[in-house]
Amino acid sequence: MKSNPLLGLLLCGAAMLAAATARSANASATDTTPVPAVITPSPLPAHWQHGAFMEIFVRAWRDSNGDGIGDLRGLTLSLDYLQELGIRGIWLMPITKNADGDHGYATTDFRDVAPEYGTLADFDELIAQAHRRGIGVVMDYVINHAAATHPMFQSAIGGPGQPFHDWFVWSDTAPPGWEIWGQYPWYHTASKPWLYRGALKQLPAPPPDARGFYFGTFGPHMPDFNFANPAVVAYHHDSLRFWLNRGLDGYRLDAVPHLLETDAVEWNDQPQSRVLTKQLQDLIKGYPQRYVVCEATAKPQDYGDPAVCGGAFAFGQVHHYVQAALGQPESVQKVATFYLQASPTMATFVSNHDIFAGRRLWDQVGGDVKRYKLAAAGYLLQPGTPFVYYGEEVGQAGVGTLPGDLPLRAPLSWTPDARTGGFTQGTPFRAVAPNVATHNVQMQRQDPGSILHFYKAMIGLRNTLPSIARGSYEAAFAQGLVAGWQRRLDGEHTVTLINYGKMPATVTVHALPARAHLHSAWPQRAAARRADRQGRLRITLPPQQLRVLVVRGATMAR
Ligand SMILES: [Ca+2]
Ligand SMILES: [Ca+2]
Repeated sequence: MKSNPLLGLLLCGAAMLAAATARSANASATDTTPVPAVITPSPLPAHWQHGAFMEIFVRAWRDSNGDGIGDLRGLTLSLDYLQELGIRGIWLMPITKNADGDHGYATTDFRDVAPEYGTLADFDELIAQAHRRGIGVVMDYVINHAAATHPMFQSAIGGPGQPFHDWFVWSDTAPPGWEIWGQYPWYHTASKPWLYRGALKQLPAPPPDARGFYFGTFGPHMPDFNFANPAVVAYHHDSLRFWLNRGLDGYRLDAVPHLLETDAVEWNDQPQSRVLTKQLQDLIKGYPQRYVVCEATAKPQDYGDPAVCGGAFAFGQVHHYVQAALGQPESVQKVATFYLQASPTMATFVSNHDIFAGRRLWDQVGGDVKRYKLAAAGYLLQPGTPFVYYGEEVGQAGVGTLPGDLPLRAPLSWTPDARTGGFTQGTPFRAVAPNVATHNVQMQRQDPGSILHFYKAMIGLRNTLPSIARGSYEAAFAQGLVAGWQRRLDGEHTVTLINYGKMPATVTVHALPARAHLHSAWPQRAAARRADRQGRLRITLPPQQLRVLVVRGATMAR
């Protein structure tokens, strides 16, 4: 075949461009340049972090360019929707470059945006536009491990003396006695796990005389960093500052109890991991108005403590919000009493992106809208920071035909379109929710009785009554299937009562100011009430209804 000189030139140019792009990608992924803090004032209102957050899987939120994959520009274009809902914060699931091409927890570059999500410029624009609407943005930082394809690990497997070798955890021989969640966590590099995406259980066995095992808490595709190496700690501190300097409002820190392991027995939640976590919190909060929440599944309340992470998801407690709505009296009790002892820095939710935390709320309550609303009210009206999982606000169902976590991670249902759900002009990367025809943003916006309007109302109470967002938590009680509590802040005093039962229930609220007037904040048109001279209010609640009352102060005794 005769060569075409012009084509040759074009190919040569393309190859040079590709090489330059690859170089810059590699340079970024292995760039360990220190990042000094650049501290500027936060544009967010005080206490923004006690407003409701939306957990957003960018891949599934909104596609702006028709490639079927959600992206940062799609999110920026829909910030008005979040503002209208009253959302004060966004948690972005990982947006950094990654090896998995889906959830993003296998990082290949800690300082760049996944190309399918956009660019650093798109990130900057998202932050600017969110701030303009009083919305803060925090993002996942996956600190414990890298992807096995991360250039740092690919260098490290070259052996001792290679760049980044001592950034990971190695053993000459296979250490005995280890088991993490039913798996042996040491892997031999000869098994090349990066070649076995999706079939990790079929890794070849290492040769009998193999030497050179690495450690991976979450599997062979995600090797743990060596946090005993100060260079590793410094690198992550610099990477955290990289995003904070751009205006990021904080982090959701992934799997922090797994930072450092002691031995085959003492591998989970070691004291050194807590020390490292506190350092991360201090670094982040060295910037004004920043927020940190940790994923610590075993002992979340310990990590919620200001002496450790200063915020943590309330795993273990959170399913009681749903079980109460399903009519379980023990869970009604747990809803009422949790915040009598838990730190008001805990983060609550009713479902997230992980199936171990539960199915989508729609599926947990079997599509019962009354129960759905009660589950939502429980956590949206309590202390801490509530996290709505994207799509939850419209009653989006899980895609039951998909395996593992995937049923939870479908495109957001924007419209009733059966093929795209209005999420993309192209072909969505994953099937849309099975109830897209009825439970989508467009239709729920038009229906005043919808789940969306209910979420907006509950979040609105949190935004307009400061005691609900961050007041004291007192006089809590559970009686049968009714839970009640009172909140106070700066002279504001509110009472929340939820009847989870299918029968009317009459309860007596105690500890109110004598003869206090109580007007109804929810339902808005319900009659005002008055406490007796002992500060008691006897009140009958309709089935599966809640009331939020605001104390208007005691009248003078006669
Ligand atoms: Ca896209
Ligand atoms: Ca670790």
